[in-house]
Amino acid sequence: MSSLVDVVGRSHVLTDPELTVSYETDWTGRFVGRAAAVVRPGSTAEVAAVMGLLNAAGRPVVPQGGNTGLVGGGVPLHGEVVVSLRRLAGIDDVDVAAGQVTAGAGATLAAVDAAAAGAGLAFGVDLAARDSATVGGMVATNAGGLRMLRYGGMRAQTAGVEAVLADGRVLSHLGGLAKDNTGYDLAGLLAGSEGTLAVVTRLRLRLVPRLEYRTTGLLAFADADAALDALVTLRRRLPGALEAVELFLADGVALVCDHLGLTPPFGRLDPVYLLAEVAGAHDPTGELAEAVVDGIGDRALDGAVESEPAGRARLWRYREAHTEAINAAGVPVKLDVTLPFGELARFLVAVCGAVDGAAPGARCVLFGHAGDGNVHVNVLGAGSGGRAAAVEDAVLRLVARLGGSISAEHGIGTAKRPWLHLNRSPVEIDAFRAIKGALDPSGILNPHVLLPEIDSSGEPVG
Ligand code: 2HG
Ligand code: ZN
Repeated sequence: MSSLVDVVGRSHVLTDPELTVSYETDWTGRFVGRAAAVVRPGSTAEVAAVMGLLNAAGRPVVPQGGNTGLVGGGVPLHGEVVVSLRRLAGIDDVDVAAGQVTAGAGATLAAVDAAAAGAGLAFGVDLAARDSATVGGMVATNAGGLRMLRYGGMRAQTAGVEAVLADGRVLSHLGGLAKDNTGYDLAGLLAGSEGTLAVVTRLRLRLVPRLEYRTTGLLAFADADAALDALVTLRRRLPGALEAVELFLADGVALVCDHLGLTPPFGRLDPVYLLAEVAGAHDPTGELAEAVVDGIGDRALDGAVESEPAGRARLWRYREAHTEAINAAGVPVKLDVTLPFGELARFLVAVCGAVDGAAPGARCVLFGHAGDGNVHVNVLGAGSGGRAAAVEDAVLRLVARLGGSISAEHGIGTAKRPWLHLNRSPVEIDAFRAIKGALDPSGILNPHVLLPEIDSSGEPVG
């Protein structure tokens, strides 16, 4: 480690377990490892030097941002060296003419959005972990979040990237030109690569207009069919204004209310809730109210509309506090899946039966970004080992049978590697391995993530 100290300074090579522990456990507490060391470079040049040394020594590396990932992709489960990018948090002046900003990988989502706000702009992706999640990690996992419906995910926001290859060479394409057909889209390739191809160090990010008016509506329904019908109506009637349509159920609201000491919306627990947000340069409240009253009417059991920040935050709290309320109740098995819209209602009804079949008595909490067909399946009381794996297997096979994706926005990480084949053909996985081999020939970058494990003869394990 002495040469790493020469590069980043003694205080940025951590080996004391008391100092490394927060880098070794994921946010849920489900994935816990032990790092050979945690290295915290402070510049791209330092990342390059660190990678050069680790590559020469053949030391496996886990790149890490804000450590808010949920699939075990950013923690050292096999004694890897963690390279933390958090010190690369600088943000350049916003380029107002281009509507873009260049930011270090370690800048938090909240910091990038605040910088954009200073120029009257906004960042298009938003998610509950905004104060800790870093834009580098968000690109590496191609995070989606709450406004995916309107602006797309992180890949869509990424106009350019700077990254350090496994051997320490720096790849940089940060110009952010609107039109640039000069070969492979490396920024697009690194988005969603989960630290397996290169270490992202800086990003050229697209910004969107900061919309002055924002209104949130919460609707309650008797069942998933009625709620999903309403979702179609909202999408059809509010094409220019709709930013988010989130779904959650009575069980999740009960957990949130217990955890935060809140009263449920409308004073009781209803089976299904939709939370919709609209935003515009003009007040969209009337448009939302009209879509609800004329388009949805008494298919909803109840509804509330809020335009003031405090009222909107009160409604969002029921949705955004799901993750922390679930964590407070135990260590969950987390699955994050997308269904074709036509299968969403069927999935919402069938999935908890599948969970119960695999782990009788486990508690199934469903919520997510209904506007994207994305459901977060959280299972409490599934334990670990075989029982947890049986739950994962049952849910992911159900998803695949219905034509969905086993990872909507959290990535494959270590958690879902054994099931990648449900969505990706042998030819696709071979192409993935060829790309990995070209960019990281010694295989040191996050070697236990994304690609299915293979044995010494090259056959998939399991
Ligand atoms: C969200 O949508 C995040 O809040 C976390 O993607 C989902 O906790 C989860 O399962
Ligand atoms: Zn989500």
